[in-house]
Amino acid sequence: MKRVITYGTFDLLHYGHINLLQTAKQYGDYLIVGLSTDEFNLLQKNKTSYFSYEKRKQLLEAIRYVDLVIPEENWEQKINDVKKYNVDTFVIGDDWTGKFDYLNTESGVEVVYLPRTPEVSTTQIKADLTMLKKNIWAKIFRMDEKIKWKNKLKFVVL
Ligand code: C2G
Repeated sequence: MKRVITYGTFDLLHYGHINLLQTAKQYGDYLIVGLSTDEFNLLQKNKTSYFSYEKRKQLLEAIRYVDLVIPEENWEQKINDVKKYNVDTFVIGDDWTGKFDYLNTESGVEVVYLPRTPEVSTTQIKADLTMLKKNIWAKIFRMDEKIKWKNKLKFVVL
């Protein structure tokens, strides 16, 4: 059985994540995902996820390509994980190109960097939703102003 491992936060799960997981699974028969814990995100990756670790884990475990989800608690655990889980191939997006080559030199595991899905990201989703919320509030404010003016004009005409 060929075992593959990858790592990430996988917040606001989207089709870029699914593309990565689907392709990663093609490198073996068993896919392990090291899922960044909330503490690791906050303290070392400098990001907070919308969904908690437990919710993100639940989502990943529902994906047919994923066989096991383990916590990613620090940057250093990968070399131990690949040995502990007898991993053949480490896979991650090419935004990390070169960062994990040491796993091959130190443990012989194959290291594969896959092309990211360019047009989607959790950061962009969050930014778009924030903009949408601002636009909606601005429209509500403008409508409210219009109603106030109409009411004022009603009194003046009367
Ligand atoms: N990804 C992708 N295409 C996107 C967005 C993400 O292929 N449009 C990939 C990333 O390259 C990564 C995985 O999906 O391999 C998870 O993405 P993130 O949750 O952003 O993970 P990241 O913050 O890169 O954490 O120790 C490694 C880190 O935990 C990786």
